[in-house]
Amino acid sequence: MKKRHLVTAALPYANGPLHIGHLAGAYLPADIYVRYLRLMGRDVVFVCGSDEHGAAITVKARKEGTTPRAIVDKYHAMLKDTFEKIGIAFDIYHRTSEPLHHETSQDFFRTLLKNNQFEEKESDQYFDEVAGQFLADRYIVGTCPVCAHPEAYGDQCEKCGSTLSPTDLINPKSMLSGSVPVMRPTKHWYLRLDQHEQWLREWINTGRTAEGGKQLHNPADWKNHVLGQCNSWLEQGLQPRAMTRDLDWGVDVPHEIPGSEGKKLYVWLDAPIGYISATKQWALDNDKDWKPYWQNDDTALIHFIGKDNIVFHCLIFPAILKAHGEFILPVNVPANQFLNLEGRKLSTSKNWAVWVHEYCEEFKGQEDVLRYNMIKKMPEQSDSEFTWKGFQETNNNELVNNLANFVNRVLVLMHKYYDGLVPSVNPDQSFKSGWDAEKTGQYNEELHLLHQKLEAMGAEIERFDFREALRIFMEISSAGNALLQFNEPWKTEKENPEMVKVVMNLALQHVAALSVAARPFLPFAAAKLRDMLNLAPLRDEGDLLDVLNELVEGNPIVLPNHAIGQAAHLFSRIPDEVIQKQIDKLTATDPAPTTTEQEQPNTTPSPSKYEPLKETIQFDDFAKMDLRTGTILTAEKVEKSKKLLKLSVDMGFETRTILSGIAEHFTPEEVVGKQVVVLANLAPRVMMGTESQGMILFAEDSEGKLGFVGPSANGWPNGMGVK
Ligand code: B3M
Ligand code: ZN
Repeated sequence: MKKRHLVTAALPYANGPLHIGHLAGAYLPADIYVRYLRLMGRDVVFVCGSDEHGAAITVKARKEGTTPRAIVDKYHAMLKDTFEKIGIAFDIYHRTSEPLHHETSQDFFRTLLKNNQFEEKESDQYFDEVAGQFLADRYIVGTCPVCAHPEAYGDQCEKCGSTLSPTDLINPKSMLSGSVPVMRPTKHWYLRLDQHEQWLREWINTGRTAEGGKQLHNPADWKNHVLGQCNSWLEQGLQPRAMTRDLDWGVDVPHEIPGSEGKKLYVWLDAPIGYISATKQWALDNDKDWKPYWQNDDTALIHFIGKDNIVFHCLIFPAILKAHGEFILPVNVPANQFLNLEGRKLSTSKNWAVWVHEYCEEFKGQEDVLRYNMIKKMPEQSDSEFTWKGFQETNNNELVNNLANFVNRVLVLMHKYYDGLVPSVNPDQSFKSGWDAEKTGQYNEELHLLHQKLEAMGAEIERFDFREALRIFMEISSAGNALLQFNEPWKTEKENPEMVKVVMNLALQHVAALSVAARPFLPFAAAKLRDMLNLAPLRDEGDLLDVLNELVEGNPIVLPNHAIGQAAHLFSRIPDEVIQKQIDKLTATDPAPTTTEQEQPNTTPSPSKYEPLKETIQFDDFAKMDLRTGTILTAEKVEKSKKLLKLSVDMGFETRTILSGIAEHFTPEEVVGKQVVVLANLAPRVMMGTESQGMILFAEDSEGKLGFVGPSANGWPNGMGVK
């Protein structure tokens, strides 16, 4: 285990507000991870800040008829406020326009220059004669040479995702004046990425920077999609990349360097250095030393980002750190994929988004509900989908019916039976375990089980599997609910008070465990729970570790005779109107998807008559299903069942008996002879005394009407795979 952690979350451009895609992509996972480390008493610093340079800012300023400074001031304040409101607990939220950052970046540049990491090169670049400016990156638009999209940028086509350079564009046009640019020679400093290719390849794939070198990380801990993207860049070969630009907004190339006039650092050089300057500022503010966090190899450096930033954090920034010579490399970059919204890609320009600051206004006091949903839908391995209906369902079914209901029942019953004083228990008293209705519980053993669950939850967080960690967290609440349900204190309290004492004491220990374990996911609820239990607020200094240490010894978290507080409101049901309002608001901004978006996979035209898409699965999940063609040979009604038809199906290699719930849709005569698709490896199930050996697929419309799905050609052989 590393001695200390430095955790970074991508610096958002200070050119617009934060939406749920940003939250689910980088900030929430980083926040969960850091909050957990703090609860485990680890030494961790969590840095972020606004990215205030680059064309993202200047183009926005031009659009709004104002200055870059006004833009970054406005959005920096807004971003900082939004992060605070939604409970992202940075140790520092810095900004790249700070002098400390400019100095830090310039020092880096000097060191790279001194270490011969640059090649100075003159090349012809587009120049806008009207605006009197060179046109790098987003200052130039034109037709994409790959997909013919007419508004591709000089660095990237947003339609097909291709990485471009300005000279790739067909019919280029200046973003500034709209004029057709001319070519002019200009000189820049290029980082010799080609010289870093070999060790980067080794490092990405083995965790060592050279054969036989020290193991810095285990590539098996990295996400597949991250490694995949890195390797596809490496396969194309790394080219020298310009680290300076002709711009008037950004960090100056240090003035003592000949030829620096009018030159600024490339935003992707200065932005990641922003993590370092943020750490420096944090150290100044807290009387600490920043260096061990960046320069000692007993520090674990971890970057949380979205997938569009992978190349910069896994190849280019590591190359810069190594080229400098005094810095460590990240041990992991757990990038997330993208979150879609109601079947479509999130889009700032089309306002197809849920804005976090608006959410915080409209759902005051329900910040955790958004966090919970974002974690459930976190695009950890593949793109995922947020829907308002899903948001409502998880709130009502999980946060209200499971978690809040459990907590409320425990507190109310504790007051009713014991005036709010935790009862002492006879540890040999038996009861029904909440983990298994068939099992007899024993007090200390149940505390051990609680310990195991909390440990398992932590292990998932350490593996960056936050969805799984949240599932385990909720399992604790479910088990607590089941404990009450199986033992029914409201019925047994009179005749078996000793048993009820154990059950209630244990249920309370579950609530106490949740009050700590909730902190990474639901920090606001965690604080309320502490209050309700009359326990000290969490200090973020090993509170979970303390709990684990007690439980592993078989000790309770809350001792007998502790006086709990009153039950208070934790989560409440969200009614249909509230959800409908949000859906209307969304569709009002952009009622019809554009053709571009319809071509995207994962899209549904509107959130109404179509079922929301299920979560994205991996190919492996799909490949587990054995789908086969078959023909229905016979069909008969099943006695005493309104719904089932008993079918014999010719599968080519054998004939199967399958019970299908279609009797209200088709007569037996209608289905005989039909060719169908059968899920052939579904575990057999006995229904109405008959074993059903598979499942037949049907299409179902929004009214519940069924239609046959099968091979389109007549006489297609049976038993063939459907893929
Ligand atoms: N500002 C890009 C982005 O928001 C960028 C991240 C910088 S991280 C050093 O996608
Ligand atoms: Zn394109």
